[in-house]
Amino acid sequence: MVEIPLGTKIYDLETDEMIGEMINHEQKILVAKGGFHGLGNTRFKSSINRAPRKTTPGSPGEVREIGLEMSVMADIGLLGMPNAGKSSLIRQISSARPKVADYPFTTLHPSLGVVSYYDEHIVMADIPGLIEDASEGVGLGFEFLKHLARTKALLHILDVMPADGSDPIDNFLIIENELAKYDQDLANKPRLLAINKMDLLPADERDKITAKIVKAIKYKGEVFYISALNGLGCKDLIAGMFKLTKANEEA
Ligand SMILES: Nc1nc2c(ncn2[C@@H]2O[C@H](COP(=O)(O)OP(=O)(O)OP(=O)(O)O)[C@@H](O)[C@H]2O)c(=O)[nH]1
Ligand SMILES: [Mg+2]
Repeated sequence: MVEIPLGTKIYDLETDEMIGEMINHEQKILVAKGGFHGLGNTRFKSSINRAPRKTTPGSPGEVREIGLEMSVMADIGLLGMPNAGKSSLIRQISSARPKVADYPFTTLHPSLGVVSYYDEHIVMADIPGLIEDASEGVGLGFEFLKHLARTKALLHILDVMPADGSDPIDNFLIIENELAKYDQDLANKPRLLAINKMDLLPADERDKITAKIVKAIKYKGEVFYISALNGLGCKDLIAGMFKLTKANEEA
């Protein structure tokens, strides 16, 4: 028996067929049948032969080469450019403590955070930032996009004032485009948009700047205006995330 983490898919390496997927705690999946045990001499004992010499050998077990692929199991997956503030948001709204720094590709591995709202919890996945052509393997993104496959919804974090001087409108479209190129099912997942780093904008310009962005990207869903640094708007965002994941559960 081999213990594997939740979220692991098991493949037959020869046929590429999926054998099973570990989605429940303590689930058991049979990947290769053991052989039949041999019979020892006591099995052949009888009234006329009290010390039989006969035994039968066991048969060999099935041999199979398998591949294991793990993807994180989360309700909501974070999407966004490097430095957008994904890990900062997880730190702000959950007790997880992923590393945050002012350079791109701080996050190198997916990690999870549990977000609570009244008595309920949802799990959020932080993945490394995506860049243009991530779906073709540029940057770190590609390997991690698959981790979003099992999420119920995606939360796109958009930096309103990127330190590299890039345009938030372009950045939004690049990420959405990479997602669609990578996997249409992923691109069709329910989406939330959080425009982050609102604290960097002068209060009297916030509405004007964000309205321009939302209009240019033709975003139809609900938009949250947040600061992952000081918590601004994060309560509303949490409520929005619960509303979305619950609505999907009931559907
Ligand atoms: N002013 C301000 N800075 C922020 C905010 N959110 C994040 N930052 C800063 O932006 C930088 C990047 O934040 P991270 O949380 O590491 O960004 P990330 O999206 O996880 O980045 P990668 O893991 O590299 O993809 C850090 O210097 C943060 O302190 C915010 O709301 N306001
Ligand atoms: Mg990060």
